[in-house]
Amino acid sequence: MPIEKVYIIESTLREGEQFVGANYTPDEKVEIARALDEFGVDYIELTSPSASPQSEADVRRIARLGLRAKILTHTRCRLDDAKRAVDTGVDGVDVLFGTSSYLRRFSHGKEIPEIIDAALEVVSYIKSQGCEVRFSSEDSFRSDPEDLLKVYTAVDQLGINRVGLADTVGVATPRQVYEQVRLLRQHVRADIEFHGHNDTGCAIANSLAALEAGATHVDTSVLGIGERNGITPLGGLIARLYTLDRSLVSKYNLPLLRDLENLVADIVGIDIPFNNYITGITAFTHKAGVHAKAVLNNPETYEILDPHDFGLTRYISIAHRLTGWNAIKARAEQLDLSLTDEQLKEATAHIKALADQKPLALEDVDAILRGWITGSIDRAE
Ligand code: HCA
Ligand code: CU
Repeated sequence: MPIEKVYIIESTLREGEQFVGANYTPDEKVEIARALDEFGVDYIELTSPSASPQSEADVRRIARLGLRAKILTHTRCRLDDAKRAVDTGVDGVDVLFGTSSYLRRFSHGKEIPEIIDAALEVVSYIKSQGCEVRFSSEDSFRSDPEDLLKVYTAVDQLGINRVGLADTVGVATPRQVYEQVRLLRQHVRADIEFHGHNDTGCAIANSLAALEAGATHVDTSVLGIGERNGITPLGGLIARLYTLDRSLVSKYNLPLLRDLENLVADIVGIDIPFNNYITGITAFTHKAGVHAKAVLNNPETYEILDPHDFGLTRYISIAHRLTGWNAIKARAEQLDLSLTDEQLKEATAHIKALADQKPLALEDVDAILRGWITGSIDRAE
């Protein structure tokens, strides 16, 4: 199924608060919410007001900021929690219940009919208060699909806005996600949301599989922060969607991605990984001579994302033994040095031989190129 619509439910302020390094102050939450809103995410999900008194105050404050994004909070499937959530003034409530045999045996001990009763009560209440409502089953991929369908079709009949599948433990494969979402798509009218943990590195691929099977809403967090090693990272999902169809992400303010990631990284005390999607320091760095030559001619040969769309620039690394004369020529042009092709080829051979002996810096390459013109380089070196 072609992907037509995608809505990002940004959970840096809910799932992300479950990251071990996250202890947001109220002002930090507001700063993150504003930055997410400027980036243009569709929804911002906040920690349950039942978590602590400050959490409740923060939900109320963010709900009153007048952001463009819809504000959601997250609760267990209990009427008292739902009342508290609605009372904060949010636009919607994401309700969660455990349907897996693990949770039923080792956590809440409830059977499916009891889960359905609780879901119907809570979902009708939230809807009656004019809020959006979503029902999700924790650990959906270790739950019996028949059980899930019973619960989801029951809440669907109430006209629920969304039903969600959560890969709480990061165990699902893209194929399983595709199958499960496709089955659900055949049984409910509601929109479908996917929440995927990244324990086995499949969170982005699983989110894509969910969208391909008919889901429309994906949960993300900035840099993927969350419980354990987290969930689908916002930037990674953007990269994935951009390369499929740029129009899916044109509603987002892409050049703000790096600032948003830096903000969250600073607040939770982590570095941006060097190999991060889009914003990692090496994401647009080209090294081998063959790559450098082609990228200089047409960047699309080795780039599926245009760095300029994200307010970034590419970098061609030339001070090493894998370099090539086309890249060296481009550097000479940047330095406004006129060397013949023959001279450039000789200089490149010299640089490669030198790099075999010691690590080189860009300044070394520049000095060699300048020296080549004046003839001051000792070519036997
Ligand atoms: C958790 C809950 C959750 C909820 C996901 C959702 C999960 O384990 O803390 O509401 O869609 O991963 O199941 O984050
Ligand atoms: Cu989660």
